[in-house]
Amino acid sequence: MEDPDKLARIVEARMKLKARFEAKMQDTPSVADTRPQGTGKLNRHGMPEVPVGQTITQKWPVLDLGYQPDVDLTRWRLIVDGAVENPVRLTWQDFMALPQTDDTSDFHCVTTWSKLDMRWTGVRLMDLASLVHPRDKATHVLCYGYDTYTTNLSLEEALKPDVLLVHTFEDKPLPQEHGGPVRMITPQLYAWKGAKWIKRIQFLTADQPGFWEERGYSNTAYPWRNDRYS
Ligand SMILES: Nc1nc2c(c(=O)[nH]1)N[C@H]1C(S)=C(S)[C@@H](COP(=O)(O)O)O[C@H]1N2
Ligand SMILES: [Mo]
Repeated sequence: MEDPDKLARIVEARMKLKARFEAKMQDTPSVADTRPQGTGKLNRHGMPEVPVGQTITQKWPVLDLGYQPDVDLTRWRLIVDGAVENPVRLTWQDFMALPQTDDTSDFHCVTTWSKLDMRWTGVRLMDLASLVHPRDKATHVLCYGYDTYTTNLSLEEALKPDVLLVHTFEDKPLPQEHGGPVRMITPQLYAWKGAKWIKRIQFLTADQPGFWEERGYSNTAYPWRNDRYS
């Protein structure tokens, strides 16, 4: 026989349990939940302009390992090698003869500052990659700075069209303190993924952590997932 009181008690118990966990469940999205987190109008990639936990700065802070290498243009070289068919060692003239791209993008530092609308000129990593022909088994790059810094990226991130090796910022040579003569920028990842004073890009067939990645920074570095540390 059906017992309406019993059913009501069961439903009530379930509703109570649901209420008890509802707020907590909203704070723990599944790992597969990739909803972008942030505030402000949407940027060109459909992401909120200010990623979660970031504050806009007008100044441009300087972050390095305590040493800013001084690389004269006559001695500057960029090596692109590893799992590629056609490794190259470019001089400044070689580099400047490559297709040049202008782009305006945002810069998000893991230490919680973001600087918006930075106008750059440089060479797309994608264009450099097509010059060296990565092998089919290449999956990542490891970028090296003249200061011994390293950082790794998956190819799907490194080959995004806004990943540039920049030599010019707002029509002036990139200042040495910000990585001049040439640095990489990664507008859709935290900025530590862009090596300043870049000297070598090594294509890899397996991932290999860089300087900060070895010290507990996230391997993937997605600003809109608050993906700072591992
Ligand atoms: N060669 C090199 N590149 C580097 C770093 C570094 O110490 N050395 N620091 C990284 C970090 S943590 C950030 S946030 C940005 C800072 O760039 P900026 O000093 O121009 O603001 O550069 C990244 N690239
Ligand atoms: Mo950083």
